[in-house]
Amino acid sequence: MKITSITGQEVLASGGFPTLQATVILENQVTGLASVPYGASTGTHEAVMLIDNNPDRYQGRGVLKAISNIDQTLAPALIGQEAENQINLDQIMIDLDGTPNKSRLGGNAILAVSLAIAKAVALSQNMPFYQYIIDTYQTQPNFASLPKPMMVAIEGGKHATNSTDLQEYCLSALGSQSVEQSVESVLETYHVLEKVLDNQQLSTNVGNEGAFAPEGIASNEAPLQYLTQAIEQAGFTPGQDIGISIDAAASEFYQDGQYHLKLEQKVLSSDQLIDYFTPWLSHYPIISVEDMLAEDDWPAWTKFNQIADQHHILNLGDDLTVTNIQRLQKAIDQKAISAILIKLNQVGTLTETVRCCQLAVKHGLTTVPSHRGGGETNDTSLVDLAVAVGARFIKVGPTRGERISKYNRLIEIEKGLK
Ligand code: 2PG
Ligand code: MG
Repeated sequence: MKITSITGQEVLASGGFPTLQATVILENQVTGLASVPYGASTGTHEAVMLIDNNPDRYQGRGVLKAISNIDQTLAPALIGQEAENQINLDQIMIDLDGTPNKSRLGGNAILAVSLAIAKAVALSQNMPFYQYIIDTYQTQPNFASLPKPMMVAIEGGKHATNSTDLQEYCLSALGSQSVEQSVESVLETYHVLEKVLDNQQLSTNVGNEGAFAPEGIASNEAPLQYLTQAIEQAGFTPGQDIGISIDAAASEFYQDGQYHLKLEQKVLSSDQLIDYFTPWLSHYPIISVEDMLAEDDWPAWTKFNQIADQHHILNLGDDLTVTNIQRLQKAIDQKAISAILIKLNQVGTLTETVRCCQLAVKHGLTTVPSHRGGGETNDTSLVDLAVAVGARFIKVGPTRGERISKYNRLIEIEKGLK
């Protein structure tokens, strides 16, 4: 089925800035649409999100240049090609860009087109998007255990500057419940958490991702107490039914070789930060940690990975690995992680994202596809990706339309609806 049209459009993301949508039309008139998110705390090694830098529009954050790269460079190269050749088409775009981080055409432009082509083909073959990914890349799904929610419940860092230094404290569903029941359990707990915070006279206003962002919270450790209480009060067993996942997003508070915890007025070395975190691993029902060290603090990662492993806790790379095969390989070689966060827009094509997941799986690493903090759309590609690669968790915020659309899609897949 040949591609007859590819265009880019600006659409608004949840952060109130534009992002990119691509529309791909095939010769049978089937249309594939995809939009891409953007991060709030982006890793240095991510694919570049090309923005206009025109201060007269959206504080420089329009994406008209990326659109013109779609219309003038990507479209002419891809129109007339067979849309089923996803792997080749992604390679054509990578080659056209020619930079290691997609800075010429924009990771956002390339990803939007990559996904829109894939979605058009899936639609055209009347196939769920996850099935299309499975067939195209021969991935290993796990339909007996679909990805479980890793739901952000308290947020700080760049997602809520009035709260903790650490970016996220999540409720992660464990056990053998269905996705629908798991989502219900973590949301029940989230609603109980609201009362727990309220009882502490803490604000229950929310941050970027719809998680609570309590101003004046006493410490970076306090959310662990509140989440544990909420799990218990909601009638679940901490660590058995629901566990806690932390994303420190430590690159955000790393400066000049030290970690600056403003909330507690602490400035710590890598070793001191590891000593600061380590007691938490045995005191709380933590099941995974993410970016507890900065994105290039490799020796500290290796050291902390051993400690996490001793506690049977998953140690996720996000800014460290940026869904990039080379960085993942380095992390594997250095024994720096035991799991990896996956974000399509960190790398910029469907093919590279799936290849990264496959490399992780090959080495026994857990994959966790994730939403973005800065600006999300209602696009649910990451959910189908998570199902297709047999991910154990999917990280998404608890409230707001662009977040719950992901959980609704997951439940829809479980019910075999589409
Ligand atoms: C993260 C994400 C998602 P951002 O760090 O894991 O929660 O945040 O998109 O801002 O990088
Ligand atoms: Mg992260």
